[in-house]
Amino acid sequence: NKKAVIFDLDGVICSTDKYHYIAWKAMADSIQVYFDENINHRLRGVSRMESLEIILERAKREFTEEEKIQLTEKKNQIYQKMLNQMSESDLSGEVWNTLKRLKESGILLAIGSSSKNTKLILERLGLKDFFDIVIDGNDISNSKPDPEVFLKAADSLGVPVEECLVVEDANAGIQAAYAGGFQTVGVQEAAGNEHTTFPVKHFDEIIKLIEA
Ligand code: B16
Ligand code: MG
Repeated sequence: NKKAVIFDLDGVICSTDKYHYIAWKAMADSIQVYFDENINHRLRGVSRMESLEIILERAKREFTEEEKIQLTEKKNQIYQKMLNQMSESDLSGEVWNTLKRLKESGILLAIGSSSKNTKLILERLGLKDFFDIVIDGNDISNSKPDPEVFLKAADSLGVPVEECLVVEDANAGIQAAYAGGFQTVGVQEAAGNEHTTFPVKHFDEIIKLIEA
């Protein structure tokens, strides 16, 4: 009896998480700060500036606010170059079929992402006008694990929290949804989170959960 599904973007709808890693790695290398895939896990779902702070935990010196802004801008430029190479072929058949099927069943669909690049990514994937509501990093003051992004999405949809399902790949995202009182579907690392309501291996399992 769910009326709406709120999807995270990076790592759920598309695999932009690998581009985030490449871009942060290039930024970290440029200031000789150690960075690897394990540290990258901690950046999933959290904002750009908070991600930088996590990377700078290993820096040998302090960085000024101005330098930090420059570093995030540099990372974002590298990241956007990769986003601009994306096309509709980067949307997997499984994701597209699931989204279509849910929409045909009359389920309201939203995006709840920490990313300020959400609009660009949706455009590249051919999903610009697909979702009923898109709430992203530009609309919120507290990023995941704060529940703000999902609460705003539910509110804009006009659907009570209990009738929404949140789909997440990141622990920070599951924490956010849990704090907001949402039931969740967890893919990838979020499938192992203790607060995930429905851990799944395959994205299209969402259809069965909704139609059950
Ligand atoms: P941007 P999501 C999040 O998106 C990413 O998981 C996270 O790694 C990133 O730092 C954050 O967006 C901000 O992204 O630099 O594009 O504004 O998973 O909430 O869709
Ligand atoms: Mg994510």
